[in-house]
Amino acid sequence: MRSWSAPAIPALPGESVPLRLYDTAAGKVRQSDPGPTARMYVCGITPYDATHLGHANTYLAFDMVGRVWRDAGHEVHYTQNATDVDDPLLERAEQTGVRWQDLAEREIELFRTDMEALRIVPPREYVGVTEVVGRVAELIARLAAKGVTYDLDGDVYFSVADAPKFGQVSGYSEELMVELFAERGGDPDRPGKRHPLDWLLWRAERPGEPSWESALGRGRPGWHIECTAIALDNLGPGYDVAGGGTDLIFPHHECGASEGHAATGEWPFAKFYTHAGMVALDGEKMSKSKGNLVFVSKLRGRHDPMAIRLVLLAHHYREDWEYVPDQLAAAEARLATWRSAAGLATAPEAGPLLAEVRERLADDLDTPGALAAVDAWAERALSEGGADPAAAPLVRDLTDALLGVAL
Ligand code: 5CA
Ligand code: ZN
Repeated sequence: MRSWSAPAIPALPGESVPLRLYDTAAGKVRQSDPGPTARMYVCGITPYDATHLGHANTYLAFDMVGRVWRDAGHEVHYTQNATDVDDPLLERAEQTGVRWQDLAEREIELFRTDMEALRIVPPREYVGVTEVVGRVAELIARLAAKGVTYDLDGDVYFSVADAPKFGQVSGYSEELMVELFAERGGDPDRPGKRHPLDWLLWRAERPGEPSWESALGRGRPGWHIECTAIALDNLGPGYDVAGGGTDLIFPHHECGASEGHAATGEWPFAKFYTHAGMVALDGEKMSKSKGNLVFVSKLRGRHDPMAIRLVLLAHHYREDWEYVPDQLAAAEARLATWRSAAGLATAPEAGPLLAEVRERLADDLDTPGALAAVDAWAERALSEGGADPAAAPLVRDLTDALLGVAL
């Protein structure tokens, strides 16, 4: 599918700092070690409702990963999917009387516009699952040939007993796994399954549901396998970062990692499994199914998208936090201060600020620390002035390149 247009990224002088990032599988912050081309896959939206602040928070976190890598001189090969056929999308289309294809297309287009407004660098490949059903089916056939799948009334399941690394991404207990599996699209109680945690790879055609012809017969892919197939086809195994929100740790990334392992023999399938915290509203996780949503598209009708970006950057990406409108007012005030300071003809030297922002971001994307550093420079510039005519242009370049905030 078409991706969205890329913002310009100014080049910065001086030395970058290599990124240290939290890896959920390791349970700690580790040094990232990409080759000349850093490879990242981030799970995309299920397009049945507009982009909310929670989604934006997740895509922003990985936008920051890409920005720090680019600053360090890496090419960034970034791939993202869109789950453009899945149960919740079909249900919403049915309820609202629109074709599921039209619903998906409309929401994906709105998502692109939201991402552009927030200056999120687009993926190189933006792949709708409906575009690659044949490739997903081929991967399932490969897994079947390895003997890790079984058939249940025409549906195909991955047998968790044949997943020796299962549990190593999340580190969750079996009890918690079964609970989350049921909550997040799994079917632990389906009669005939060998193990409650066996997961669906291929769903045979059902009356009234979309389906595709494939080597497995007519049907459609299960959820987790789509991301494994798209990551494998575009990035190859052993890619640097698999990303999403913490609600994707289990079962989605756990199952995907075992699929990738079974298909390629490589472990880990991704070097880092990295997850952004959940954004809540009124005490509950923002979610399409609950409907407690703050849409990016609504906010940007009344507010500068750069202020929306600053609301998100004010929280560390791994934090769970609750949105309240005061945060937007605070971000607008911050943006106005930064713009005033960055408009000065002369200001305090900005080289040390660049070094500090780089250091903060390299430390597991400490965006609150980076924002505090820019605040301190801006306050000094506005209260004490300074003599350096190159300072304000450098600050505009560094907030743009490293934070994605155009002043
Ligand atoms: N299509 C699948 C991934 S393959 C999916 O989870 N789609 S989604 O639309 O439900 O979510 C898209 C991304 O936003 C996921 O990475 C998810 O973890 C993240 N996300 C969803 N809700 C929130 C929230 N309230 N706060 C932060 N991130 C969220
Ligand atoms: Zn995914």
